[in-house]
Amino acid sequence: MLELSARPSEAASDAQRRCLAALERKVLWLACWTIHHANHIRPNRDGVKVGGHQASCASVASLITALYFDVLRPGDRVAVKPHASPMFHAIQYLLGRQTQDKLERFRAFGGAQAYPSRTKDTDGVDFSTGSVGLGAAMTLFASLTQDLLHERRLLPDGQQKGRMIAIVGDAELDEGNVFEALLEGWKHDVRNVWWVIDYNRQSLDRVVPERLFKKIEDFFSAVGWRVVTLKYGKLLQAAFARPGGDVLRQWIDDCPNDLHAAITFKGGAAWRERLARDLGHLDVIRDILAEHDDGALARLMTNLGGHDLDSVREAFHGVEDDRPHCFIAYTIKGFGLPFAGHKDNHAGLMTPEQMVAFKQAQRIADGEEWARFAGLDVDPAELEAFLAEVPFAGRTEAHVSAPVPVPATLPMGRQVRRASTQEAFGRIMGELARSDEPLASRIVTTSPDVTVSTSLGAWVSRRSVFHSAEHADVFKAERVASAQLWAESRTGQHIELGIAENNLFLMLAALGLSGPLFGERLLPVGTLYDPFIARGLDALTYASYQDARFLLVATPSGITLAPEGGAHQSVATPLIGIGQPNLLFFEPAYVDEMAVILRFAFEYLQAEDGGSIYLRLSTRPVEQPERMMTPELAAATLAGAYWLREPAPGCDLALVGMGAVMSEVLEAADQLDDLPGLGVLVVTSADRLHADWRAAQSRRTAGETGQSSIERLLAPLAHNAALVTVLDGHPATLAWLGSASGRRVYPLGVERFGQSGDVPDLYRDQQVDAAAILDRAALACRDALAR
Ligand SMILES: Cc1ncc(C[n+]2csc(CCOP(=O)(O)OP(=O)(O)O)c2C)c(N)n1
Ligand SMILES: [Mg+2]
Repeated sequence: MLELSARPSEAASDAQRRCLAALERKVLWLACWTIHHANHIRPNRDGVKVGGHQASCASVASLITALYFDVLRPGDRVAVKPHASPMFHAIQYLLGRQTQDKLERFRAFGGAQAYPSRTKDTDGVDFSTGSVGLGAAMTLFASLTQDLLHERRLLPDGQQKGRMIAIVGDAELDEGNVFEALLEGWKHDVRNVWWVIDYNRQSLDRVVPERLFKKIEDFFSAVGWRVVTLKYGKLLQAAFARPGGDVLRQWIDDCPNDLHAAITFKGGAAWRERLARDLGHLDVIRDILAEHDDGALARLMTNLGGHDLDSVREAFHGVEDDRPHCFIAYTIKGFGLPFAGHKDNHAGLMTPEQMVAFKQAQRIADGEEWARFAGLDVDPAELEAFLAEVPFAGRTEAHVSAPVPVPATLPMGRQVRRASTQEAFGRIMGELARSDEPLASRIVTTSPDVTVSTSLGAWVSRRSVFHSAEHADVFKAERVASAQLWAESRTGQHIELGIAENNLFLMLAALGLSGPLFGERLLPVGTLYDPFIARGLDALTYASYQDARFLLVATPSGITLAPEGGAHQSVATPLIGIGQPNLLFFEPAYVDEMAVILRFAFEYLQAEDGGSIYLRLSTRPVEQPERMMTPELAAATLAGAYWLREPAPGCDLALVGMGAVMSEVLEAADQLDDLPGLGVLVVTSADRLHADWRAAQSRRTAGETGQSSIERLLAPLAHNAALVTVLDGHPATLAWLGSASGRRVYPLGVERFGQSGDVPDLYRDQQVDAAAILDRAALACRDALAR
């Protein structure tokens, strides 16, 4: 561990330092004013608190100023801790990349977002943040993505690798996903990652205990990171250097975090009283107290490393290699503001009176609140000239990566009479691995230790595992028979992760932003067991929120993987599929649907108005229909449903099935031979049907005509017909089909956790077998007669 003192950097010219110090003040002012304006000046129509985090902004002022105005190069990418969003926007405003209008509408519709957002903000957010811990981990996976592009020679020759930097709140390190990511980074020998920790020793609720961070420091070192601690600024360094001054250092080192915070809040007089009481018998302390008035004493005692621009810049510029770096910068939450150090300051806002005083201290006149250089003691022309030379200001790229062509059909490999959708997926990926399609060269697969069991083995055997160190498959070399040939190579196209679903989704997020971040498109395919989506759900949301584009293949799913038991059986994931924005959900039943959907997926991932895709698959071998995949059938499959057995016009009943239970649906249909013309509808995407239904209503609201696809599909049925719907998942997935068409629905599905058993037992137990379908069909008929 390095501990840096505050020697003024020789390289830093005085002029540079003057400008940076002025900008640091201005950034904090603008951030505080932005929040104040949103809460106290802009009219509030609904009485809901607007909020913002002035204290979280203040603690990061020196760190973020040093980064953006001095250290960052155009190719660097940054995740800014969520609560420093106003600081980020203020910096972009000073650099001419953010408008006053957006700042005035901070946290208002169309204005600067509460937390940095790639998709909603317009001033160049690299990584969205908000859910703590994820932004930090994201930088690590972005760096791996950059390495992969580099090794595959997809980046321009000679282009320097960017540094992936996170400005992290210290309490973010309580999130387990951070450590999952660090371990994975170590395995992959990750490089070019910096985490700058705003160590203000406060979380939302409280001042955090001091012992914890020692452990965290050790952890970073254990996984190969260089830890640089910035503890004291130059004023305190000078005091420690006085004869006998070491005692002051010892006193502060021993001072509990909560006591330091409390005295900081109380101010200079409290520092005087405390030091006099504890150390007043020592000459050096008596001298220090005598030389400093209360204000100066408070400045001295809060002069921590993370608030000392010189120390901070020296630490950042001192990095000479690509080893991952963790900077632990001691700071004070609310530094320079009236609630500095107060344990409840997280969401604290300056009162209007406090703001008046703050504004006066900044020498800002009324009406000059948004003026970029008002109240600074540096000539505006000099500041303009300085800003024009800031290295980060040279960032001009707005990446648009060329589309990857998708062939008209995907190769399906050997056809068999009985097959599962998972097998079909594996076979198509295996065929793609063999092909020389440009598409195949841009696919990158990844999986958290379930590559083989989700049928990606054939792909990996051909396309290799990505690793910065080449490693032959020892089992192959030793002639041990195995279907899995896993060489590790710098040009590999599969990223093998340890079992951590958070990491999977962050890896997909980073790979899926490869185009906008690095200018070269990748088509990421991630596989996992369907129930474990829930384990990484927040990271999946994080990825979707930033509109990263990836294909998520979740298999096996539902109770259909029967003997594996309830802990592996998903119930509610289809509802996630419908409910998750930017993620389109399909659950195919047959192999030929798979090929159509996969092909579509690779286009949808790349489309301007596209998104990511979630495929929920099964390992159950099912009888395949004998048919041609006509263009009409392909279109219907992609639209979300088609009639496997056309209904007779005016029919009173139809069976609707999705995914692995289609065999049961057909079995029930066969037994309903007293109902001639009974229709059997296959739903391939409840998500698409639902979205289209809502869109059709919106169109009709706007005065247009036209039905939704589900209304059109069901139109041949009698207007008072009944539908029995069934899936291996929550029945609500399809229950809404009734409302969409004004018909009664009898929804079957899984509502309880599963258990071990075979498919017939479990389907019986959860009432999704043919008998249950027949029972519901009978009920539907009785109900019809009773009406
Ligand atoms: C996953 C998640 N849980 C809870 C929150 C609510 N929250 C916002 S900030 C915060 C504490 C942050 O403390 P720290 O990271 O130290 O930030 P700082 O002190 O710099 O404000 C919490 C619990 C959140 N944003 N994300
Ligand atoms: Mg904190």
